[in-house]
Amino acid sequence: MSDFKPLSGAIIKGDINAAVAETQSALDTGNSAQDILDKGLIATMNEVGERFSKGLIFVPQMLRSARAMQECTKVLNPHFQEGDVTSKGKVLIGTVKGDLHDIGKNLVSMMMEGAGFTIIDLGVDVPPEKFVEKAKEVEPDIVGMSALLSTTMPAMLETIEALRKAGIRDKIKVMIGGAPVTEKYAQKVSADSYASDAGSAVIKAKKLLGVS
Ligand code: B1M
Repeated sequence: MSDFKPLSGAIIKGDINAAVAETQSALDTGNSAQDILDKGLIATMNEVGERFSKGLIFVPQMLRSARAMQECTKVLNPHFQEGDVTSKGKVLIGTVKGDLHDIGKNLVSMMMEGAGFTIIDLGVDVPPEKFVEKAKEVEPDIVGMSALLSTTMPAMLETIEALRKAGIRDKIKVMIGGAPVTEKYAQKVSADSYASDAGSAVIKAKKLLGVS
């Protein structure tokens, strides 16, 4: 088993080519995609966040690391596919208003798609009215929201309220997640579900819809 140091170093440097090559090499040497994701990619992004908090790196470096990580997840993506399955349900997902972080949301989307859900991704900085408009159009089973900033978490409540005002809140399940989000916060804003990571988002989505 690798220690993922070369992969981690490449992501920290923001060297996309080296990071992608290290991801492929980690797969080739027998590491599971899940281990590479958890112990390689996500652990490194946590370290990037800590370096940012300590003032050792700044937004441009953080962005370069994020780009490198996104490319690595594309290499892992095929390894999370569960094969040909009929859709388990439709998930409308986005990062809430004011928030540009999308790596976590993209991972959740990727794992859910791999597990057989149909994903409609609204991208980042999605205002409540956009969630409502698209939800009316595509009639999803689940609306998923991601927030990475404590300052953008209130947009989750705003969106849930907008869904309620539009008369569609009771027809859909709402799942929320993101680093500052907690189970307690999910209960406070009356979301139907909270997931701490992409793997549990899949398990909880299946539970919400009663599918296996
Ligand atoms: Co920003 N940023 N950032 N950032 N960034 C954080 C979040 C921060 C914690 C860094 C720090 O200070 N230590 C901090 C937030 C502090 C806070 O509010 N509590 C922060 C800050 C302050 C900022 C800016 C304000 C910096 C500035 O400009 N001065 C700025 C804000 C921009 C904005 O959004 N308006 C900013 C900008 C950026 C970049 C653009 C440079 C870049 C994002 C690039 C991108 O996403 N395309 C960036 C990055 C990369 C980070 C860190 C380092 C990494 C985030 C990440 O991708 N993690 C982050 C530090 C950290 O989180 N440790 C930080 C990896 C990802 C796989 O994890 O997103 O948590 P995560 O997703 C997980 C779970 O949370 C969960 O599953 C995922 C997979 O397991 N999950 C869900 C996520 N969504 C879910 C939805 C679900 C269910 C589960 O259901 C629907």
